[in-house]
Amino acid sequence: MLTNFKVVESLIGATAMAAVAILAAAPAGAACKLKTVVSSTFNKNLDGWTSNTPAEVVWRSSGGNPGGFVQFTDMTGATTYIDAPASYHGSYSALDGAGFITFQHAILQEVNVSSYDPYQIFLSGPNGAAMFNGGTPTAASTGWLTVAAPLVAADWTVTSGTWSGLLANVTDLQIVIELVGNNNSGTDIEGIDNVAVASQSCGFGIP
Ligand SMILES: [Ca+2]
Repeated sequence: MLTNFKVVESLIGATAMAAVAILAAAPAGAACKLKTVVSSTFNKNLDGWTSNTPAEVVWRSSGGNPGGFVQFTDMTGATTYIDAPASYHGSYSALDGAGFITFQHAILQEVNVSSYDPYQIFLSGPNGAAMFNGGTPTAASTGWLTVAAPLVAADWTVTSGTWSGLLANVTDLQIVIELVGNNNSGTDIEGIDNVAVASQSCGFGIP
Protein backbone atom coordinates (compact mmCIF):
# COMPACT_ATOMS: atom_id res chain seq x y z
CA MET A 1 0.00 0.00 0.00
CA LEU A 2 1.47 3.26 -1.12
CA THR A 3 0.77 5.15 2.05
CA ASN A 4 3.82 7.28 1.43
CA PHE A 5 1.85 9.06 -1.25
CA LYS A 6 -0.84 10.05 1.23
CA VAL A 7 1.07 13.12 2.16
CA VAL A 8 0.37 16.78 2.31
CA GLU A 9 3.36 18.85 1.39
CA SER A 10 3.86 22.46 2.28
CA LEU A 11 4.87 23.91 -1.05
CA ILE A 12 3.87 27.52 -0.82
CA GLY A 13 4.60 29.21 -4.11
CA ALA A 14 5.15 25.96 -6.00
CA THR A 15 2.82 24.83 -8.74
CA ALA A 16 0.73 21.72 -8.27
CA MET A 17 2.59 19.93 -11.01
CA ALA A 18 5.96 20.65 -9.49
CA ALA A 19 4.68 19.35 -6.19
CA VAL A 20 3.53 16.11 -7.70
CA ALA A 21 6.80 15.68 -9.51
CA ILE A 22 8.44 15.73 -6.11
CA LEU A 23 5.92 13.32 -4.62
CA ALA A 24 6.07 10.82 -7.46
CA ALA A 25 9.77 10.22 -7.32
CA ALA A 26 11.04 8.39 -10.37
CA PRO A 27 13.01 5.15 -10.11
CA ALA A 28 16.71 5.57 -10.76
CA GLY A 29 17.56 5.89 -14.41
CA ALA A 30 13.98 6.13 -15.65
CA ALA A 31 12.64 9.13 -17.52
CA CYS A 32 9.16 9.57 -16.11
CA LYS A 33 6.87 11.81 -18.10
CA LEU A 34 4.18 13.87 -16.47
CA LYS A 35 1.12 14.70 -18.57
CA THR A 36 -1.77 16.85 -17.43
CA VAL A 37 -5.12 15.42 -18.55
CA VAL A 38 -7.31 18.25 -17.25
CA SER A 39 -6.67 21.11 -14.86
CA SER A 40 -8.17 24.24 -13.32
CA THR A 41 -6.14 27.25 -12.21
CA PHE A 42 -9.24 29.35 -11.42
CA ASN A 43 -7.40 32.40 -12.73
CA LYS A 44 -10.36 33.63 -14.82
CA ASN A 45 -13.43 32.11 -13.15
CA LEU A 46 -14.72 28.99 -11.36
CA ASP A 47 -13.98 26.98 -14.56
CA GLY A 48 -17.39 25.30 -14.33
CA TRP A 49 -16.94 23.96 -10.78
CA THR A 50 -20.08 24.04 -8.64
CA SER A 51 -20.87 23.29 -5.00
CA ASN A 52 -23.45 21.65 -2.75
CA THR A 53 -23.73 24.99 -0.90
CA PRO A 54 -23.43 27.54 -3.73
CA ALA A 55 -24.17 30.52 -1.49
CA GLU A 56 -20.93 29.80 0.38
CA VAL A 57 -18.61 29.35 -2.61
CA VAL A 58 -17.39 32.20 -4.80
CA TRP A 59 -14.56 32.93 -7.22
CA ARG A 60 -11.86 35.33 -6.08
CA SER A 61 -9.62 37.01 -8.64
CA SER A 62 -6.59 37.19 -6.35
CA GLY A 63 -5.19 35.57 -3.25
CA GLY A 64 -4.70 32.15 -4.87
CA ASN A 65 -1.45 30.31 -5.63
CA PRO A 66 -1.18 32.35 -7.76
CA GLY A 67 -4.07 34.44 -9.12
CA GLY A 68 -7.70 33.44 -8.72
CA PHE A 69 -9.06 30.63 -6.55
CA VAL A 70 -12.26 29.08 -5.17
CA GLN A 71 -13.21 30.62 -1.83
CA PHE A 72 -15.50 29.02 0.74
CA THR A 73 -17.02 31.11 3.55
CA ASP A 74 -18.90 29.12 6.18
CA MET A 75 -22.51 30.07 6.83
CA THR A 76 -24.19 26.75 7.61
CA GLY A 77 -23.60 23.46 9.43
CA ALA A 78 -23.34 21.50 6.17
CA THR A 79 -19.97 20.21 4.98
CA THR A 80 -19.13 21.86 1.69
CA TYR A 81 -17.46 20.25 -1.30
CA ILE A 82 -16.84 21.43 -4.83
CA ASP A 83 -18.02 19.48 -7.88
CA ALA A 84 -15.94 19.11 -11.04
CA PRO A 85 -17.37 20.11 -14.44
CA ALA A 86 -17.92 17.63 -17.28
CA SER A 87 -14.35 18.09 -18.51
CA TYR A 88 -13.30 15.90 -15.54
CA HIS A 89 -15.81 13.15 -16.35
CA GLY A 90 -15.25 10.03 -18.44
CA SER A 91 -12.93 7.05 -18.36
CA TYR A 92 -10.02 7.10 -15.91
CA SER A 93 -9.05 3.50 -16.75
CA ALA A 94 -5.83 4.49 -18.48
CA LEU A 95 -4.81 6.34 -15.32
CA ASP A 96 -5.22 3.29 -13.05
CA GLY A 97 -1.85 2.87 -11.34
CA ALA A 98 -0.37 5.63 -13.47
CA GLY A 99 -2.20 8.83 -12.62
CA PHE A 100 -3.32 11.04 -9.77
CA ILE A 101 -5.66 13.81 -8.74
CA THR A 102 -4.07 16.81 -7.10
CA PHE A 103 -5.23 20.11 -5.64
CA GLN A 104 -4.05 22.84 -3.32
CA HIS A 105 -6.02 23.83 -0.23
CA ALA A 106 -5.62 26.70 2.20
CA ILE A 107 -7.23 27.46 5.54
CA LEU A 108 -7.32 31.24 5.33
CA GLN A 109 -9.28 32.39 8.36
CA GLU A 110 -10.64 30.50 11.35
CA VAL A 111 -12.12 31.30 14.74
CA ASN A 112 -13.30 29.03 17.57
CA VAL A 113 -11.92 25.87 15.95
CA SER A 114 -13.49 22.71 17.35
CA SER A 115 -12.36 20.02 14.89
CA TYR A 116 -10.42 19.25 11.71
CA ASP A 117 -11.45 16.82 8.98
CA PRO A 118 -9.08 15.10 6.52
CA TYR A 119 -8.48 16.24 2.96
CA GLN A 120 -11.00 14.19 0.97
CA ILE A 121 -11.86 13.39 -2.65
CA PHE A 122 -14.92 11.46 -3.80
CA LEU A 123 -15.19 9.74 -7.19
CA SER A 124 -18.38 8.11 -8.41
CA GLY A 125 -20.14 6.81 -11.48
CA PRO A 126 -22.70 4.21 -12.52
CA ASN A 127 -20.33 1.33 -11.72
CA GLY A 128 -18.98 2.39 -8.33
CA ALA A 129 -17.84 4.99 -5.84
CA ALA A 130 -14.66 5.56 -3.85
CA MET A 131 -13.24 7.97 -1.28
CA PHE A 132 -9.66 9.18 -0.76
CA ASN A 133 -8.66 10.30 2.72
CA GLY A 134 -5.47 12.33 2.89
CA GLY A 135 -3.83 13.88 5.90
CA THR A 136 -5.65 16.11 8.38
CA PRO A 137 -4.73 19.75 8.95
CA THR A 138 -3.65 20.54 12.49
CA ALA A 139 -3.47 24.32 12.48
CA ALA A 140 -5.96 27.09 11.81
CA SER A 141 -3.71 28.78 9.25
CA THR A 142 -2.03 26.51 6.74
CA GLY A 143 -1.07 28.55 3.69
CA TRP A 144 -1.41 26.67 0.41
CA LEU A 145 -0.81 22.91 0.78
CA THR A 146 -0.68 20.36 -2.03
CA VAL A 147 -2.69 17.15 -1.78
CA ALA A 148 -1.92 14.37 -4.27
CA ALA A 149 -4.14 11.29 -4.52
CA PRO A 150 -2.65 8.48 -6.65
CA LEU A 151 -5.19 6.57 -8.69
CA VAL A 152 -4.17 3.31 -7.04
CA ALA A 153 -6.89 1.08 -5.60
CA ALA A 154 -5.02 0.50 -2.32
CA ASP A 155 -5.08 4.22 -1.52
CA TRP A 156 -8.86 4.56 -1.89
CA THR A 157 -11.86 3.15 -0.02
CA VAL A 158 -14.34 1.67 -2.49
CA THR A 159 -17.79 2.34 -1.04
CA SER A 160 -19.84 0.71 -3.81
CA GLY A 161 -19.27 -1.26 -7.01
CA THR A 162 -15.69 -1.93 -8.06
CA TRP A 163 -12.55 0.19 -8.50
CA SER A 164 -12.10 -0.79 -12.16
CA GLY A 165 -15.79 -0.30 -12.90
CA LEU A 166 -15.74 3.13 -11.30
CA LEU A 167 -12.69 4.24 -13.28
CA ALA A 168 -14.28 3.08 -16.53
CA ASN A 169 -16.92 5.80 -16.22
CA VAL A 170 -16.45 8.61 -13.71
CA THR A 171 -19.42 10.97 -13.69
CA ASP A 172 -18.75 12.87 -10.47
CA LEU A 173 -15.56 14.20 -8.84
CA GLN A 174 -15.96 16.03 -5.55
CA ILE A 175 -13.29 17.69 -3.40
CA VAL A 176 -14.12 18.68 0.16
CA ILE A 177 -13.26 22.35 0.70
CA GLU A 178 -14.51 22.71 4.29
CA LEU A 179 -12.15 20.98 6.69
CA VAL A 180 -12.65 22.93 9.91
CA GLY A 181 -15.51 22.76 12.39
CA ASN A 182 -16.20 25.66 14.73
CA ASN A 183 -19.62 25.04 16.18
CA ASN A 184 -21.19 27.53 13.77
CA SER A 185 -19.62 30.42 15.63
CA GLY A 186 -17.65 33.03 13.76
CA THR A 187 -16.72 33.00 10.09
CA ASP A 188 -14.23 30.58 8.63
CA ILE A 189 -12.71 30.91 5.17
CA GLU A 190 -10.96 28.18 3.17
CA GLY A 191 -9.78 27.95 -0.44
CA ILE A 192 -8.89 25.57 -3.26
CA ASP A 193 -6.58 26.28 -6.22
CA ASN A 194 -4.74 24.29 -8.93
CA VAL A 195 -6.85 21.17 -9.34
CA ALA A 196 -5.44 18.70 -11.86
CA VAL A 197 -5.77 15.16 -13.10
CA ALA A 198 -2.47 13.99 -14.52
CA SER A 199 -0.69 10.85 -15.63
CA GLN A 200 2.74 9.66 -14.62
CA SER A 201 4.35 7.41 -17.21
CA CYS A 202 6.29 5.49 -14.58
CA GLY A 203 3.14 4.61 -12.67
CA PHE A 204 3.03 4.07 -8.93
CA GLY A 205 3.39 0.33 -8.69
CA ILE A 206 7.10 0.13 -9.31
CA PRO A 207 8.84 -2.09 -6.73
CA1 LIG B 1 -5.04 30.19 -9.30
